[in-house]
Amino acid sequence: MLLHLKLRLELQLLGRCAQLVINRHASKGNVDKEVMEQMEKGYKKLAESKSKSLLKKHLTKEIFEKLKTKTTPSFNSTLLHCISSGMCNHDSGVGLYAPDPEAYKVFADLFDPVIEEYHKCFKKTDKQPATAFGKGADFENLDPDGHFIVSTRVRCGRAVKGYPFNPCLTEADYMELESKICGAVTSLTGEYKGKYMPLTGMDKCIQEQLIEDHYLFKEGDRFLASAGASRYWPTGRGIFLNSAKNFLVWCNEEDHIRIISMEKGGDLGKVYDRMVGGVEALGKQLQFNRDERLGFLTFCPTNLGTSIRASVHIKLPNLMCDPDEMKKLADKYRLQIRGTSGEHSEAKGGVHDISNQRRMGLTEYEIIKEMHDGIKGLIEAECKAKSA
Ligand code: ADP
Ligand code: CIR
Repeated sequence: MLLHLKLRLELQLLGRCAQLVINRHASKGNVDKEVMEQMEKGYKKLAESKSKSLLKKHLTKEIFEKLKTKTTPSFNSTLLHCISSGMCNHDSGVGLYAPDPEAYKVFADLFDPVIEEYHKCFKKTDKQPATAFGKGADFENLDPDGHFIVSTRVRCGRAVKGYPFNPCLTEADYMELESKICGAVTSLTGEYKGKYMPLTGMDKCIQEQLIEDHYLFKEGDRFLASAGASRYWPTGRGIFLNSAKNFLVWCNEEDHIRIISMEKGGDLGKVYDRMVGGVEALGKQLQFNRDERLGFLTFCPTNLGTSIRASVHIKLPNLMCDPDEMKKLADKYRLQIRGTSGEHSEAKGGVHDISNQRRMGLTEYEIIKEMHDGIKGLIEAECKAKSA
């Protein structure tokens, strides 16, 4: 109970801090004086900091001066909306978010180089290939004897056409989106049949258990809060869970929709196929926002393209003895290592979350193959390290 109160308070404080920074709107086409001052101040601090974020690297003085007066045509978003998370959190890896779909074009001089570096050479002249899911059956179980992999999860994000992203959503938008998404998920049938649970009014013990079991998103992520993603929390947020608890949909967390398939063990193909079936069923009821060049549009530029993150919770005790070498090996396979409770968390009991880093420039099938081959390579290296 106490923990919960503390969390609520922190969340409110974070939300307020974030709103102070980014919730002042530019008057149509003009960036307000106060917004400009906050941007200038934040930029100077970031430029002087030791931040290793992609934002700091690519927001040069020249780009900052060029973009600081621009606004997006439909939602009047400013550069401050895009960079406030990285300005508030110098420990960001990326530090950049798109407040609305048009921001990717209006602020392309900043987004393009960040996208190019994060997604391993997706150039501004490149185009995301057409959606091609292929067949999960092509991928064998990565760990049939259960020595290394605890569980496998594949997720993708979707934005509903006609709505901006978190910082520009009104409270009414959140409720409208929730109603549409809830309608779509609760009409799923067969193995996808399940129940939608709104965060508003959710029993705290149930919420904490769902988070601990890796089903539900956490509360109070400071990177998201300062990007303006926690406004009106918990309104419009919720989770759909099927009866078997291996198919989930997150509503209005970082993205409008996150579609997730997960289960114990290493059967990547089965987990992937289940996610694809769910995405296709939901796509019949909701119109997803997809850009010709960038693919599926998401709030964070790291999720553009296929928006797929395929991960395993895995134990690699011998490789993990040397974290620097492990990181080099993961980089070679274009894999990202996270902690047991997700991004910006620590590993518990030697369990790491390892997933594909890039999500763009390849089809969905190729993204899964890249992750599959990388995890296979890591398991082989672990076996060699053990017998050495
Ligand atoms: P994402 O951006 O994919 O939603 P996060 O890093 O925020 O990822 O993690 C969300 C939740 O998913 C966390 O609870 C995390 O532990 C859980 N998770 C990620 N991969 C796996 C996996 N392979 N097995 C079980 N849980 C997982
Ligand atoms: C950051 O910049 O660290 C956060 N805004 C999260 C970025 C997304 N994470 C990732 O590496 N895929």
